[in-house]
Amino acid sequence: MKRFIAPVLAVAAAAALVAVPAFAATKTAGLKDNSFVPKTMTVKKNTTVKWVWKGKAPHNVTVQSGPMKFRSNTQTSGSFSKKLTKKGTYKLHCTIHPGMDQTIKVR
Ligand SMILES: [Cu+2]
Repeated sequence: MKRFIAPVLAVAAAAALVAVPAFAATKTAGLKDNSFVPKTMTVKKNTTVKWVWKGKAPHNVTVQSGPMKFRSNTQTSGSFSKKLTKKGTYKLHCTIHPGMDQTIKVR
């Protein structure tokens, strides 16, 4: 029986290591009427960026090309979070307001 326990423990230990990422930072950005704040930011890979709606107009966070593609709902309050797991330059914008852009570099 004992010879079966060691491999099970080894697998459990490996799973525990994978489950706890080395970097689990969160950075916050804002959406005001009508701009992202800050306009540019640089974060480490695997940072979760949390966008917080601060104005009254509806906005969304959209990335149509780049290392990852994603889009939030169009909303007037609340927040949207995304973990950026791929390095590169992300060009974000709000599809409602031309010129409402943000650049995030993930290193
Ligand atoms: Cu907008």
